[in-house]
Amino acid sequence: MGIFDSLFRFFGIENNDIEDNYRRIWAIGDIQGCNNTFRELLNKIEFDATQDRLWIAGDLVNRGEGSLEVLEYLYKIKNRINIVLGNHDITLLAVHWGIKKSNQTLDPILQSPNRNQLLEWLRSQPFVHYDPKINYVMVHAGIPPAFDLGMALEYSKRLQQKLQSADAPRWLTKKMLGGVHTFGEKKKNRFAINAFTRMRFCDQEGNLDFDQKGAPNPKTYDSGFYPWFEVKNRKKLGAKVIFGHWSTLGYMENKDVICLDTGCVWQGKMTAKRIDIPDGEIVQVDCPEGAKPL
Ligand SMILES: [Mn+2]
Repeated sequence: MGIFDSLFRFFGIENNDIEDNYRRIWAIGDIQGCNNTFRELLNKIEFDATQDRLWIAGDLVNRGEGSLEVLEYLYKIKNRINIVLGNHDITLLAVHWGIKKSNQTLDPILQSPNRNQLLEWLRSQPFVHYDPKINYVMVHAGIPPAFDLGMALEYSKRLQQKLQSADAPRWLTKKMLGGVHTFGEKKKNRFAINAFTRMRFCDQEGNLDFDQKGAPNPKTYDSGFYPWFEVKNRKKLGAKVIFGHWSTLGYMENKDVICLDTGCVWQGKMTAKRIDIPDGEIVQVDCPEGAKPL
């Protein structure tokens, strides 16, 4: 048993009923309730829920009109998927607990007879998922430069336990109050939830910046902000990161990271990448059902 296997076991947080076998593993980025596009993409990759596995990088719901249908389908195949929570999934939990106001696309979930079953499942999901066999790690926004893989999995586990505790609604209210930009002595959990679900740019010390949403450009670099994965002293993870959240970045791959958010909810594309083999194919479909770009 290798060191990553031991680590994985030590931090093991998966639902025990997730089946480990697979024919192929596909990773998909943000769905945001674009159910028709999601199902079209699954057809195009000939996804077979009896044999294949699916990784989804969070933001399952919100803005797209099929948010309830997406959750219902994912729940149905929950033994074949690994998901991580994104900021919109946290928003849904906040709405469920009465912390935030609902909206048109989340209302059907709240009104569904399956509401509790679906949201109990959602709140049990991790923020970081790692599979040592294929050596990919998945997170919605990113892994902050100050974290190595063990820390990322440890904080994911801490946050997951918080979300599942009876105290979760109160805890989430407090967490929703604002971002913690720096990993320091205090408010470590709040820093971690912000980094895992909302991060894009960091300064060279690894402090988070929540103001800029565009793609990196000469101006962002000049002002000292870098995509989190380009921060020079970023801790080595020893695994390639799959993330979403950054639709203005679009599909992007280098030796360390793959960004899978191709802006489906902004009438962009939805992207699947095969990850169980080296250089797995990339498959995309257009998403006409999304909202018009802002
Ligand atoms: Mn997001």
